[in-house]
Parts: sequence; structure tokens; C-alpha cells
Amino acid sequence: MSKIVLGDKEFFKGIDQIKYEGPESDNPMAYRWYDENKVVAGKTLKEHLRFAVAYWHSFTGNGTDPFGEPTHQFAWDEKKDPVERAKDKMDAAFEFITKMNLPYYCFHDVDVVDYGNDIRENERRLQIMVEYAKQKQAESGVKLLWGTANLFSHRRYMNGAATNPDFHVLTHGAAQVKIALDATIALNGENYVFWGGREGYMSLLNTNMKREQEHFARFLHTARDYARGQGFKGTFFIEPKPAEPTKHQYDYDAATVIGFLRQYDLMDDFKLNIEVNHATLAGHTFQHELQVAADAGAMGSIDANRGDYQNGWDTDQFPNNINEITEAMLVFLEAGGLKGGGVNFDAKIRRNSTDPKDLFYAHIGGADIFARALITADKIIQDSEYRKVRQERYASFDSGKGKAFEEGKLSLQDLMDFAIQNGEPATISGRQEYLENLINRYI
Ligand code: XUL
Ligand code: CO
Repeated sequence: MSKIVLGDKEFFKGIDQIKYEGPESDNPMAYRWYDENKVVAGKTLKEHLRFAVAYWHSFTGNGTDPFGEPTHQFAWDEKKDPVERAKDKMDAAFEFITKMNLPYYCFHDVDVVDYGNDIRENERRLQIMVEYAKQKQAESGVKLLWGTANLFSHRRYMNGAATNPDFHVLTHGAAQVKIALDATIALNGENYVFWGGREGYMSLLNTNMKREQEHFARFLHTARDYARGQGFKGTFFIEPKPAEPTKHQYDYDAATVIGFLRQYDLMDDFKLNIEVNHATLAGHTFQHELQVAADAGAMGSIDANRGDYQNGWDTDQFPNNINEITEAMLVFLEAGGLKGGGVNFDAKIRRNSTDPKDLFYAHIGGADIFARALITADKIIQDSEYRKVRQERYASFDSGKGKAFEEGKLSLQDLMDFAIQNGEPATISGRQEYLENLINRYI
């Protein structure tokens, strides 16, 4: 248990620290599955999952949507002075994170403190907040999973940041990334994220795609070189998303990003941050995106949330689909976990979820679903024939000519000869329904 850290005033009054009470508990303000000390597959749940609270959705997002004004009125959003307001917000954030007993947080620069148009003033504000955050981290033991810069909200980024056709705009993006990297490094941030918010296009008619992508790669190299020069040892993550806000984002999905990283020689420093709702927007499952990343040795981190079956946009709801997350945790465990990252709740409570407790329910549910899924996936791997069924499907490549093919020892003529000698192959079931039932048996 971490200790609850409060500022001058308590923002979530009457709410105590959330504790693990077990699956039998009917207390809605308790964990039923997330026992941080429970050991699964050689590590505690805390060590496996490395949960992080997202500053932007939880302390900045105010329920606004394209049709309506804010519905979440925050007591930490009242002071006039931006730095004083930011300190209140940070007090609220650390109160919440420590009451939730979660180990990490993540932020964009502008979530921590409001930015204006003066680069030096923005830097000054963030530096003050970095000093404040250092104290908060030391008091609480809460750590920074990753930092990032918001290169998509300001109007100057309407045509992109690193991929903007105007070099001048690109330099403003670079300034923001430098300042955000400095903050991340000063706070011992373990990773740094690039989500290409508007790195894409609205119309090909006005876009030189090749040039924009080259600029993007050059930008990433430049940022990487700077951070490494400052002693940053963490991993850089790219977060794929196919569209929204642009019509087409260059970091479309995991496979596209891996191709890009390979093309521009970035695979040594960059891995992927896979977000559930981004996967489904790309027409994939979350499991698929994790598997693609894992197969490339690049499964770095997770942005946990979920989409909506009916809506075609990024609804960023808290995760609660046990089948989806259990299948994802099978990929997670078989790949040996995340490379540097954690499970960040990039999710927002609904516009009409206006009680302070709603933020707690949301994170409790999210943590519990991942914990339960991980425990279940481990049982499936340990006790069932899940892996065996898949291995056996490929048995014909384990020896003889199949093995020789894998080793590159057979010609096309050799393959034809084998086909002729062995006649028509047997019909072999893929046993999908059997496996689907097996998963549900363990859930
Ligand atoms: C947007 C999104 C971002 C990134 C960080 O869809 O997921 O919040 O996670 O910039
Ligand atoms: Co995200």
C-alpha cells in the first residue's frame, strides 16, 4: 500500500484508499481482482501491469463534446494563476493516484500546466511544475511511466507538427518536444511517447506524403539524439492510430509503424504503445495489434480503454470486456510482457458521469479487468492445452521436409515433388470453437 498524499486541501473527500477485498466482495469501492502482491507467472500483478493514470482524461478532460459545454467542474480548476491552478491539479492527481494505490502516471506537457504562445514562458511554467512533481513523487513513491508533448491541440498544428508543410511550425513542435523531454528526464520518466496527433493528411491533393514522412523520421531521429545526449535511457514509443483527428494518420496501425521504423532505422530505440480503441478503429482487434508488435519484439506499452460496437470513433471508454482483455493477456504473457511500458488508462469517464466517485469506479473496473484477465490467461497457459493445440497445427514443419523448407533448403521443384508423392492432404480442423469454449471455461 502506498501512502495517501494530499495537498493543502482534500479534493476527493470521504473516499479512502481503495483496497483489495477479493472476488467475493460486494464493495464497489474495492478491488476484487487487482491484488498488487499476487504473484502470477513469476511476478506480482503490480510488476506485470504497471498501471498508470492518464493526467489528461482524469484531471483535464471536462466532459466537453462537439455538442456541449463542460459537465465536469473541478475544484482544482478554480485559481486564476496558471501555475497555482496547475499545482492544485497536481495535488488532486496525486491524491487520486495514491488513493487508488496505482504506481504510475502519464502526462502531456499541456495537461500539467496551461501553455500560451511564449516558448520561454511555457518552459518556465513546466519547470516549476517539474520541481513540484519531484516532491510529490518522492512523498508518494508514484512514478512517471511516460511523458509526451501535445502537438495537436494548438491551432498552429492544424496541418501537423513534424509533418507540417511549414518548417516554422515544425520548429515549434520541436521546441515543445525538447521541453517535454527535459521534464520527462528530470522526473525519471521511464519512457517517452509520440502519438502522431495530426501527423497525417486531410487531403492528398495538397500533400506530399513522401516528404512529410521523411520529415517525421528526421524529427524522431533528432529528438532521440537529443534525449540520449541528455542521458535518457528509456524507450520511445510510437502510438498507432489510423485516423481522427486527421483523415489518415501515418502511424495507421502496428504493422505500418513497424515498417516505418524499419525503413528509417529507428527500431533500436522505438517500440509501440498499443491502444485498444485505436486497434479497433484500424479494423483490427487489440489482440491482433499486440501480436504484430510482439512478433517484431516491439510490444512496448498499452493504452487501456475500449471502443463502442456501434460508434465509429475513439470513445476511450474504460476497459470492461473480459474476453477481449483475456485474449490480449495471452499475447502479453506469451511475449514475456511489455518492453519498458505499462498499462496506462487512456480512458475517460462519460460526460454524464459527474460524481467524484465515478473516476474511482472507472479505474477500479479497469484495473480489475486487466488483473482478472492476466490471472485467467496464466491459468489457460499453465493448465490447458491452449498452446499445445496451436503447436500441433504446425507439427508438419517440425521435422522432415517441412523443417527443411523452413530452413530454406528446398526448391520450388522439391515442393512440387513432395506434393506429387504425398497425394491430397488430409482435412485438418482448426478447432476454433473448441478454443473459444476453452477460454470461456477459464474465465
Ligand atoms: C489520442 C491518444 C492520446 C495519446 C497521447 O487518441 O490516445 O491521448 O495516448 O498523446
Ligand atoms: Co492513447
